[in-house]
Amino acid sequence: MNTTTSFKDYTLNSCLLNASGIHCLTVEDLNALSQSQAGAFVTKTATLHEREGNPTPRYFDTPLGSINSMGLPNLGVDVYLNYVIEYEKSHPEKPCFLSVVGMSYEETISILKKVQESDYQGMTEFNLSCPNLPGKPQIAYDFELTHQLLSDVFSFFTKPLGVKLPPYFDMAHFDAISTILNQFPLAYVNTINSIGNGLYIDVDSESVVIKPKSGFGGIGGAYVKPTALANVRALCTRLNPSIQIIGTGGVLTGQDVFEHLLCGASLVAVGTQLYKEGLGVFDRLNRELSIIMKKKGYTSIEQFRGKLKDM
Ligand code: IRO
Repeated sequence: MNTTTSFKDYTLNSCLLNASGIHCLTVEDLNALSQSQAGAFVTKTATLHEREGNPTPRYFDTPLGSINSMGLPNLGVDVYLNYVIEYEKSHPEKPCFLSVVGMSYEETISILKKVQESDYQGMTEFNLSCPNLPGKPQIAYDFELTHQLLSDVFSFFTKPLGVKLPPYFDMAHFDAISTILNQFPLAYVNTINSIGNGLYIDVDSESVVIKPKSGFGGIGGAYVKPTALANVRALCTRLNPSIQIIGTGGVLTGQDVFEHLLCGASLVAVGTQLYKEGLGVFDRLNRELSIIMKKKGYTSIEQFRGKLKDM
């Protein structure tokens, strides 16, 4: 059984990584991820300056998943940029990606200029889909803004860049975002971020369960798998083949990983279930995926990746 997987210039021992935001805020978190059975890992999305994030409680585990309104707490881009620069010198076999976004258009450009001018040679993930900043819509729901931002970024940015997308729910929107993304030399898209602005309530207390935004927050976990698979599939069939896909959303079992790969994902990220289960989730999912592949007679991921059949 060979579950190695190729992603851009990397050959990885596992197709799994953490979803940004989970277990990746501190240097200790990142060091622990580097020791896990994930094939790669990614930092918490970094802004130019350190941020406290939204008031707590701001994350809640629900029976079928999670709701969060973290509000982009992070240590500031310098901490994560220094981490990935030092890390990549000694760990070529398991990459750490750097996730970033600015609090404004100008801040995003400053951050990406900093990355461009640094010694970092690895992958940068531009988060176009944070749902939890009061008063700030998710960037990638504004197609004109997304096109403008990517045009500006690619006028100076020559390092490998991926984007993290919010879920889309309409064929016209799959077409529209793909038409935009295909105009740029993107390394990958990561789909989906949490489903924005859901509401989970506690019936006993007749209350919301998180404090920010009157309880509205991003939904992850089992709720989101069909939406995640639809986004992976829709983008896989529309994007230039050079743009690889990281599938994120609803991954609780090896079967969920298999489904993301079948829809066309090259890597599969784990968010809510990593939060609930801890780093051991990667070992379990790798084993469960291997068992499914063996049962089906597959000896490599390439034999079924993206090969979902129509009826
Ligand atoms: O609230 C957050 O920090 C957060 C972010 I930046 C994101 O991209 N997705 C999410 O569910 N939460």
